[in-house]
Amino acid sequence: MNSDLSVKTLTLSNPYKIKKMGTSGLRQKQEVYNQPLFLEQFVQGAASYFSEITERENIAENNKTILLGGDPRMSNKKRIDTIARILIGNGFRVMIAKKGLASTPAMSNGICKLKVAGGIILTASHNPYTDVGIKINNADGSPALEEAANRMHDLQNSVSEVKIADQSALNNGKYTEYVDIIKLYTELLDKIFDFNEMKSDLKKFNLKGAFDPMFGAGGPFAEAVFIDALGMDTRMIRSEPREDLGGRDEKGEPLHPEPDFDYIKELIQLNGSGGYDIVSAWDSDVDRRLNGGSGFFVESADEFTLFAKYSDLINIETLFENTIYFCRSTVTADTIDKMENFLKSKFSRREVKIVETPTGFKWIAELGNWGVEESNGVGNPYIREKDGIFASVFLLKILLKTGKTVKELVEDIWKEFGRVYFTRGEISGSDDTEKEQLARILNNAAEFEGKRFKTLTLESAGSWDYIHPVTGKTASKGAAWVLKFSSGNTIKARFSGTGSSGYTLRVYCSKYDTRYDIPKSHITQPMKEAFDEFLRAGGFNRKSEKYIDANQPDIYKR
Ligand code: VG1
Ligand code: CO
Repeated sequence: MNSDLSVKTLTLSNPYKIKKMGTSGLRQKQEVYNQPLFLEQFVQGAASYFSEITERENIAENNKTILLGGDPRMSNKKRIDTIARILIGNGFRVMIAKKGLASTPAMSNGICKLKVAGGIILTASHNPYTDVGIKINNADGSPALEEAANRMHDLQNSVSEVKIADQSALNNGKYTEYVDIIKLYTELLDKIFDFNEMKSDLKKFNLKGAFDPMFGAGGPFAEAVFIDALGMDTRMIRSEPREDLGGRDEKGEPLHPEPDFDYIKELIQLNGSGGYDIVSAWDSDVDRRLNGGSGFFVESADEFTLFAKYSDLINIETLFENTIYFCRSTVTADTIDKMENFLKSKFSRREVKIVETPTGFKWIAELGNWGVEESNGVGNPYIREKDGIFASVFLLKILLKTGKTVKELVEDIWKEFGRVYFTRGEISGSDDTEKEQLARILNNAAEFEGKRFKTLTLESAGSWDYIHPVTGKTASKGAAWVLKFSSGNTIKARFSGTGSSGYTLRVYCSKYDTRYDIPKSHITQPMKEAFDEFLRAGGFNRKSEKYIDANQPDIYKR
């Protein structure tokens, strides 16, 4: 051992039972992560995992270095120091984002640019500040998949000792380096979008933006991009990173830093004023976005079709050697599917495949990262993560290049390909038997085939497995329940994998129509009612609620 490094060994007399990572990392209440030596045990397991894979072979130029950063939530900075000391104690060097602050996409980019063996991202993303989360990313910047999660889980649950370096290692350049992750990220976006060109277009057309980083990590990134680099006329709200991510609402409930209509009241108002050509909100680790402009909000799947249509602007064809995978998670509206022929002729020099993946961006990242999730995540095809600010800059670029409004752009798509009306709701609870009951009803849904629920008839029911498009193997079984009702009304459901307590059943409703200007609730309401009635028939008497279209401004409302 180096003489300038002092490493202590902590013995765990009562190791914790650590859960396996879910949809995206491991999220637990602050109280859980704050238990004595809990974080230490988790990180020792992760360090052993990184040791294993870096000892087997060189996976990166800086094979023994790990990048650390995260959102501003309570105590994360202190946690980053602890994580750094444990990694150093296990023979690694660490690079840490300045102030510990980084977005998930910027971490993904940083891992690649700095050529390190992986990254640990301290974020519970859209969960409130009362939760803590850790995401683990691979040497190519992508989130850890099942195999890694399983191995890490085994290692974390067999930890008996933690090796931790002394605090002084954090001030020793041999072991710790502080890196400007924001600069690396803005350089990437500049390469993709050409900031100089955008800046002069912005001067010409004088577009205005309103942006809401929701007190997460996004503020400094958005300022660096929209104000410093693009010189845009910008209104920023909730832009300073805060430990409490905005704290609690009037009812005392912690606010969710999640770009959903429920949590962006002020931005909805600003957009409603009509004074902004582009508006965006991002979640606390800035990998999700909700975009709009001139009074209109664009939904995730619709915006992705826009990106696919205008993808020449960012040269995506050159990123894919043989096949371009246009991915959407299976629960996301199948809008992109309607464009299959268009995309095949547009990219005739490549094979085009439209792929349905399970929930969790890791599945999309694995295939090359041009994809979308219903929860407002969309890929940055240059890195292997979803990326909120990338999506906003791309939309801005399209606005500048076409001279159209967001609404005009989206309506063009709907007129050509039709519209998939979509909403997502949920049923939450804390009772395990209730959760089991819901699972039982959904597992046995086929028994109700042919039955009428309110205005809709259940035509078929089953569960969806992910068949990997490259290996042809079943890579994820039962990733969602699928209920097909009459007239193309489709409901999918699955249990959330990001909660820190209880259960949440997510309910996704969608229906395709060639007309685009029907008030949304006319289409979604019958599906919500049919689903509630279906649950009642199975003996479950609560309704699904919190549908995202409840607070969504619908400009076609009559
Ligand atoms: C949710 C979203 C999913 C997203 C995941 C992580 O997962 O539905 O689409 O990938 O959060 O996003 P779940 O299992 O709760 O439905 V992030 O930005 O919060 O890391
Ligand atoms: Co997130």
